[in-house]
Amino acid sequence: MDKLKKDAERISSLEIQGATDVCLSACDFLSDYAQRLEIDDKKKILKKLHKGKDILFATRPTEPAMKNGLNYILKKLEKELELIAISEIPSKVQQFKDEYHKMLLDSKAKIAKIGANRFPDDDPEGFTVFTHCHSSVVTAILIEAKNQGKNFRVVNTETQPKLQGRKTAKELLDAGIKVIHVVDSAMRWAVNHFEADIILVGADSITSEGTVLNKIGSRLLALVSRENHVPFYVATPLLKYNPETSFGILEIIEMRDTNEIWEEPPKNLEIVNPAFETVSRRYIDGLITEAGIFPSAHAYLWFQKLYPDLVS
Ligand code: RUB
Repeated sequence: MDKLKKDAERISSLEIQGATDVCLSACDFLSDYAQRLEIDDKKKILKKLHKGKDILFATRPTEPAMKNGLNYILKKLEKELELIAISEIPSKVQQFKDEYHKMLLDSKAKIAKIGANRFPDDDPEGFTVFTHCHSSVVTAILIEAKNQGKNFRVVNTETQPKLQGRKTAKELLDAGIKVIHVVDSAMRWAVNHFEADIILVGADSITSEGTVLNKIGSRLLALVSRENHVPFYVATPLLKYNPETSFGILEIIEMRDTNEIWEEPPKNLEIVNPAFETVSRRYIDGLITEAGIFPSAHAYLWFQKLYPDLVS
C-alpha cells in the first residue's frame, strides 16, 4: 500500500497532470498494485483493490475518466472472480487495464483526426488557434493538423498557478508549430489582437447537462469567445463523461493547496485555489469526440451508446 500511496502522490502533486495522463497512470498504478498483492483469499484481494481505488480517486476529485477506468477494471474483475483461479487475478487486472487504456488512446487518435479536419487546408490569412492550460487531446489535434501540412499558429496562456501552458508551448514548438505565449489576464486582449479563428480547450469532466469542467479560466475564455464571435470547441474523449451526474450528483470542483499561489502569505489573508470551473453548454459550439463533433448536450446519448458498461 505504501508504494501505491507514493504513486498516488505523483498524481496529486501534478507531476502527472491532465485528465488523460492521470487516468492512464491511475489505471497502471492499480494494476501494478494487484501484481504486488500476496493474499490467499479472493474477497480480501478485491477489498484491497477497492481500497487502492479509493486512494487513487482521492488524488484528483474532478476526473471521471480515471473513475470510469478504475471502476471498469474492478467491475470486470468482480464479474469473473468466481470463474478464475486466485493466481489469475493479477493478469486479469492487467488485461482489463490494457482494454481501458486502448479505449482511451483509440479515442484520442480519432479525435486528433476529426479535430484536424476542422482546420482549413490553406488559409492565406493564416489560421490562429487559441488554447488554455495543457490538454494532450488538444495538442494531439494540433500536431496532427501540422503533420497534415496545415498552416496555422497557436496562441496559448501560461496558466497560473502551475504554468501548464509552458508544457503546451514546448510540445508545440518541438512539433514545429509557431506559438505565441501570453499571461492569463491577456486572454481577452490576445484573442482579439491575434484575431483567433478558433478556441480549443480540453476537458476534465462532462456532465449529463452538457456542462464541461476544465482548467480555471476556461469559462472566462468562453465568454471572450462570445464577445469576439470566435467558435469555442472542447476536445474530449467521451470517457470523461461523469455518469453520476445523470442521477443528480453534482460534479466536484477540486480546490487545491493555497501554497501553489503564495507560499508565505501575509497573516489573515484568505486565498482560494480552484483547479477547474464549469463551462455551460450555451457557450460551447461543439464537443470534438471519438464519435464526431456535436453539441455538448448530446454527450450522454453518445456515452450510453459507446460505453453501455460504464453507465451505472
Ligand atoms: C489540465 C486540464 C486539461 C484537461 C484535459 O488540468 O485542465 O485541459 O485535464 O487534458 P491539470 P487531456 O493540469 O490541473 O490536470 O486532454 O490531456 O485529457
